[in-house]
Amino acid sequence: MSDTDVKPRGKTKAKTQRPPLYKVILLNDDFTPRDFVVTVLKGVFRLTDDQAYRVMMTAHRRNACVVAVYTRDVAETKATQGTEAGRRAGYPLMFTTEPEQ
Ligand code: TYC
Repeated sequence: MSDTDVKPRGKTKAKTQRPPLYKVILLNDDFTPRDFVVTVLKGVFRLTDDQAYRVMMTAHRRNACVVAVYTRDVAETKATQGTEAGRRAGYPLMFTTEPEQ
């Protein structure tokens, strides 16, 4: 460093910004079998048997349930994969996403 170089003064700490998070929401319907919903929750969202059963029953009783929270791309991809799995099997199973807060 030459003696004319100027050192930065004051705070230069890099702030790591957290990405906005999105909820994936499971919607109830009258047609998709409970076991199928549980299978999709385990396969796409990696929930345990117990977690998947509880999420499915909460959606069944209250009409919707938050499955998990992810960054936007991951939330949208998983919601599409879950909805598509239902569609391929002939069920109206539906997952949506919404920003957290
Ligand atoms: N209500 C469906 C039934 O009685 C089961 C179900 C639960 C479907 C949750 C969708 O998100 C859902 N067969």
